[in-house]
Amino acid sequence: MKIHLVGGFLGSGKTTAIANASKLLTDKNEKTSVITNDQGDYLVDSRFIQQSNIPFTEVTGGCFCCNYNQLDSQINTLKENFNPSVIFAETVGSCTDLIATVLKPLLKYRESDIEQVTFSSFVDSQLLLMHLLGNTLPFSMETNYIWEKQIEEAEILIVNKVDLLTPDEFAKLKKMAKDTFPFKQLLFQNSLNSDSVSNWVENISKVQSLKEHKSIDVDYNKYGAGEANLAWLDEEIEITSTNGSSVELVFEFIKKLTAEVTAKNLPIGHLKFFLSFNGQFHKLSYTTILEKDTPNSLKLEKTNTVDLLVNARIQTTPDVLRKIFIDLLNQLKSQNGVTIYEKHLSYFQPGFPNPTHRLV
Ligand SMILES: Nc1nc2c(ncn2[C@@H]2O[C@H](COP(=O)(O)OP(=O)(O)O)[C@@H](O)[C@H]2O)c(=O)[nH]1
Ligand SMILES: [Mg+2]
Repeated sequence: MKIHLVGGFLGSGKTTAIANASKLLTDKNEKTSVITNDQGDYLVDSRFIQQSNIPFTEVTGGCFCCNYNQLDSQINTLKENFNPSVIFAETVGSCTDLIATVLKPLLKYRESDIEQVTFSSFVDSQLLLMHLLGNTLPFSMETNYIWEKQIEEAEILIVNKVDLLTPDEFAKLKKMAKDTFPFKQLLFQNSLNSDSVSNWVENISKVQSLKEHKSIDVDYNKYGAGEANLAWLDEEIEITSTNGSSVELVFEFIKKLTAEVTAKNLPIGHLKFFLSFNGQFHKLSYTTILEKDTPNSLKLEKTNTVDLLVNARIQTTPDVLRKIFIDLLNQLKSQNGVTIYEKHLSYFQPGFPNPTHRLV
C-alpha cells in the first residue's frame, strides 16, 4: 500500500488535486482511496469526494497529528473494505510539522504494510509570489508562521493554480521559487488540468521508499496561536421555498455572506459550500484571494429544496462568525414562503495542537 500525504494551506487546492489524481489512477485500474480530515464534523471535502465516487473515509473533529490513532484505524477500515493500493490522505490546511507527527509515525508503526509514503505540500501560487516579493500575507503573524513552516517542511512543493497567474507573473515566480528553494522538488501545477495532475502523480510515484525525511523545528506556542486565530464553523441547512427559487436563495445567501466577511476585513482561510438538489452536487469555494462568482447557469435551476453545507475557517472569533451566519439566516427565514431546517451547527476555536507522536 502506498500512502500519499497531502498538506498545504487552506484553499491551496489539495482536495481538487486528490480527486483528479484518484480518477486518473482509478482509470489505470489502481485501487485508489482517500482519507479526508478537518476540525469539524460535517465536511464539504468528504461530500465532494463521495460524489466523485472515490472510496473514502474521514477523520473528523481534529487533525491527523493530534488524532493519529484515528488515522491509523481509518487506514485499517479502508484496507478491510476496499484493499486499496493507493491512499491519498489530506491533512488539515492549518497543520504543520507533519513529517514528525504523521509521516514518520506511519513509516514506523505501519512498516509492515506500507511500501511507500510520500509527502506533497500545496501552496497557492499567488500567495507564494506575494511572499517571495516581500509582501506580508493577509493573515495574522502566527497564522503566517504556519504557512511559512508548511513551505519550509515541503519535500515536494506543488505551486498550484498557476493558471491564475499572468505569463509575466508565472515567469517571475518560477525564477524566484527556483532561486529561493534550490533543494526542493518544485512542481508548477494547475490541478484543474488532468495532464498537470498526471505529472504530479508520476512524480510522487517515483519517490524512493527509503528516502530520508527531515522534520523541522516548530514553535508550538506560535503554531497553536495561529490555529486558534482561525475560527471554525460548520453548518448544514435545508432551504425550502414554495416558488422553486431555493437555488437562487442559496446563492444570495452565499453572496451576502462572503460580502459581509469581506466588508469586515476578516481574512478567509476557507469558505466552502456544498449544495445538493435534484440529484446534483456543487462545491463552491472561496479563499482570501480567489474572488469567484456563482455560476449563472445554476442560478436558473428551479427547485423547492436545497441542502447546503457550509464549512468556514475565518480569522475572527467563533462568536463573531456565528453572529454573521445567524443574522443572515434570520434574514433568509423572514422571507415569505421560505422555510429553513437547521440540521447541524457548530462553531469553535480549534484547540492547542498536541500531537499523538512526534518523531524527529
Ligand atoms: N484556477 C484554479 N483553481 C483551483 C486549482 N486548484 C484548486 N482550485 C480551486 O481552489 C479552490 C480550493 O480548492 P480545494 O481543492 O478545496 O483546496 P483545499 O482546501 O486545499 O483542499 C476550489 O474552488 C478549487 O476549484 C487550480 O489549479 N487552478
Ligand atoms: Mg480540502
